[in-house]
Amino acid sequence: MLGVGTAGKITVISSGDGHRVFALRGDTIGDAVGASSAPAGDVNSDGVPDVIVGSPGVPIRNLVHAGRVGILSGVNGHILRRFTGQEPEARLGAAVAGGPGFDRDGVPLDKTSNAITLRVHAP
Ligand SMILES: [Ca+2]
Repeated sequence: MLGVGTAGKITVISSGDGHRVFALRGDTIGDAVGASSAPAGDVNSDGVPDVIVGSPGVPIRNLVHAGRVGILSGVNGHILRRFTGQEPEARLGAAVAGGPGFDRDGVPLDKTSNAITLRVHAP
């Protein structure tokens, strides 16, 4: 069940030295931020892998549980791209997929450089 009584949260931890890269907390009870996540590759070509995070419980305008998917910078969690559900109960972001080659140049990325590990806390 999505979002029982709390907003979602994700924390991204460096697999290099274990430091917390960034954390993101939802702002709506039941938003299910972090219900799904995946590596995104280096979407913005800054040399650091980015992450895809699904938030299927997020309301969009007056659309209950329309959902949202964000591609977040692996440096600081800033939103690089955002996709939103377009109808009530669409629950966009219930599942996401990506991979180290998911970027704009079509060239597979080096999996050993600047790797990060996701720890996801779903509501
Ligand atoms: Ca990047």
